[in-house]
Amino acid sequence: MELKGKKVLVFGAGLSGIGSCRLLQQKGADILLYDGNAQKDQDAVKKELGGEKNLSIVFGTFPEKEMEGLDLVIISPGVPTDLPIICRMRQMGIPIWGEIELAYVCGRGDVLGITGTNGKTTTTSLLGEIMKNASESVFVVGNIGAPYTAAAADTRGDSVIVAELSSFQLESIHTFRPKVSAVLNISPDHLNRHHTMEAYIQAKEAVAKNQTKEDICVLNYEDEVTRKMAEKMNASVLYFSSRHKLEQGIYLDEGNIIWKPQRDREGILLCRTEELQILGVHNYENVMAAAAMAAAYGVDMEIIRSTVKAFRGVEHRIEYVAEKNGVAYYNDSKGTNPDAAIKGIQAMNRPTILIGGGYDKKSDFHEWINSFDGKVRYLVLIGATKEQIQKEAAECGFTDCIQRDTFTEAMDTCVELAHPGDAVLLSPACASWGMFPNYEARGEEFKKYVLGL
Ligand code: UMA
Repeated sequence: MELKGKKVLVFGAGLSGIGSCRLLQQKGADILLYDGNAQKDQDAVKKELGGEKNLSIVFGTFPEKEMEGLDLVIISPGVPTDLPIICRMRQMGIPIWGEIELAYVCGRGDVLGITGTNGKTTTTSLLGEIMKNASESVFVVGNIGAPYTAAAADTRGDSVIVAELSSFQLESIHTFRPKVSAVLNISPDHLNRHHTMEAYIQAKEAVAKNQTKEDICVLNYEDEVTRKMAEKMNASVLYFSSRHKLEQGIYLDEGNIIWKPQRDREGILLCRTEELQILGVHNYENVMAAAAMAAAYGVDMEIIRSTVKAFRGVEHRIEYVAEKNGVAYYNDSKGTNPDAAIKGIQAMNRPTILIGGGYDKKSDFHEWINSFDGKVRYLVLIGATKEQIQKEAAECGFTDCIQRDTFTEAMDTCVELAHPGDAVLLSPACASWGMFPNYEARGEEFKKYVLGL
């Protein structure tokens, strides 16, 4: 679509909305930036966007009359696609694109796109590192906190775009087609937004919907949902497995990560898991996915090998912060759903005081509580889900719950309860919204408190 002179509504004025406006400004579109939050600072946004003409800003109530003559709507990932106003615009025949679609249409280069419930950020960061060691022009974008639209204008024909993609972002793609994609795993998450597990899976699966046989999709062989995705996919599928020796793909075999590009060829040793600096089977899976994507894209095995060995993991994901008075503090603020938080608790090797709770995504916490495995001495609960978690904990026979109103009170309680030799783990199984703008802010607050002890 030629965007010059087109009337485009940008819905949401967060990171994605600002990135979209900048890109549309360059394309000469006539922009209306709208955000439902009337408290948002218009002047700050205007300043950020350079107060250009062809840009009007409305915060608060949606200006219905502006729907007249709209050529296109760009929605931010956090804006539900079934919002009544969005449904009406769809019925009127106005194209609704996600921010990812806009960036893809305007940008150049090959996209390597990663989705899944957990491990996306680690895999994206690692693949980004590998690609930076292999190519000249590399952009790491998407759900990782850097909107694709902010990078699109700088991409070139030989660029590689490594993109972390959430289900929210994938719901509104149309032509977006990664050269190599990956679906790492699927477990219940964001059900308040997608309503059903089927809809959530469908959103994730969309990462490969425009791929053809020349493209590759990397899937987890050990996850029943992702394994089955191969059946209806057009892309060429490559599996990774932490439990089975595969005829083709990448797999873990007695501590060795083996890359087997073809059925009739010998496997190649990528590395031994003890050579890696990140721990846990879930991380070996992330390494395998990133390595398979890079290898499928044609990156030299030696570059992949040296990069995975040097990779130290990502912030806020089972991140060791400090030891204070004999207590080890771990920041797993990125444990924003029960499945991710199970990985957090599994990684602990000391009696643990666990901080849980937060925004209500309509999750079920039983499995998480059952994974405590005698390791959790106390569960200190915060946020909108604290009552529900305490109730579900009691149903699982775990009664050592303490509810606190603020994050600081929760931290004070952890310090009081922890003995030398214990761990304090922030791995809440919930998003941070309602108490913090994002999980990074929650993790930073945790680290600031710990380092101040
Ligand atoms: N808004 C409305 N109406 C609505 C909903 C939101 O006007 O119905 C407005 C809000 O008032 C706000 C703006 O939209 O001003 C926020 O948009 P957004 O929520 O899409 O946030 P962005 O700042 O654009 O950040 C988004 C992603 N956020 C979400 O998906 C919620 C970021 O992922 C991502 O890093 C960023 O784009 C860049 O690509 C964060 C996230 O929490 C990390 N993701 C979820 C997760 O990982 O679980 C999916």
